[in-house]
Amino acid sequence: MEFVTYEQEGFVGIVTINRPKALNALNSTVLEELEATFKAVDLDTTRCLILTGAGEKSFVAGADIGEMSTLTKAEGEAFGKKGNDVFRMIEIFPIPVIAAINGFALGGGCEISMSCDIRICSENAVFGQPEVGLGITPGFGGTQRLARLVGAGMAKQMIYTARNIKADEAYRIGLVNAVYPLEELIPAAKKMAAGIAANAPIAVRNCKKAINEGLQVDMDEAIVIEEKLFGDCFETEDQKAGMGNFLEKDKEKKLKVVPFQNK
Ligand code: DAK
Repeated sequence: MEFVTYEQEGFVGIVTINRPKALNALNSTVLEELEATFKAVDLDTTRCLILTGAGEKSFVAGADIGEMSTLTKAEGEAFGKKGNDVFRMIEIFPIPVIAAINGFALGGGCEISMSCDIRICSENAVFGQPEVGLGITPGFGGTQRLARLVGAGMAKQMIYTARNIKADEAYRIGLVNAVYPLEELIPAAKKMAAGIAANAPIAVRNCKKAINEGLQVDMDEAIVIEEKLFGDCFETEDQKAGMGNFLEKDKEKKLKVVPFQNK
């Protein structure tokens, strides 16, 4: 691949957008390679992913403005669809994805981070939706996911003003869960990912599904989604081992040894 790298460390996969000369901006090739990378993840041996950007300056500085500048209406729509399909694939990917935001997260960069389950960032991170300054609307889900994450009022302010915000403000409004010195960001992401990977994989996947799907419907329907996914955990090796370990007071028998069972 030209612009995306993948490394596996135990149960954790690290996906890096690697186009530092253009501050990791998303062109069509990056989007295609991201899609191929996620599709190639071995879900039997991987329990959590980290998504980050190459270099020390930028996570993703948005969609590629050079490539977008000459698009026709039809091509613009197709580019938007390509991005949306990839971002949605990340959002509903069966295992959790942590965005480790190591610098600029503008436009499509902010949007791809919002399609991840959890966002943590470095102190030099900058977030924003600058699209209206470029004569377009956010096109990779920004109007939808930002409003859901930080509330409609704050999302509207960020989108209408196109003002960038720094890491501390992103933390204050709940856009990121934590801020680290740059050199501590990836170790922190790996530590969090390892913590997730140490838990029962079927239960973690079902939690992701329950939260994502439950947020789309009213509480009566949402609670039924949870019931089904809760029931789904029973009779699995994970559930038997997890509860068995507790009852046998055997804290050493970790779930880590239980392979994911494709059902
Ligand atoms: N696209 C292409 N190249 C970019 C880029 C981008 N978004 N951002 C930076 N680069 C390139 C620069 O052109 C420069 O390349 P060279 O000149 O060296 O060849 C290199 O990266 C370094 O950038 P700078 O020299 O500008 O670095 P600075 O430190 O001075 O500034 C910056 C960093 C992040 C403040 C600045 O680069 C900047 O403002 N970048 C643009 C940020 C931005 O506006 N991003 C949002 C893009 S809009 C849709 C689909 C998608 C979208 C919308 C609609 N549909 C089809 C409906 C998404 C839109 C966006 O994401």
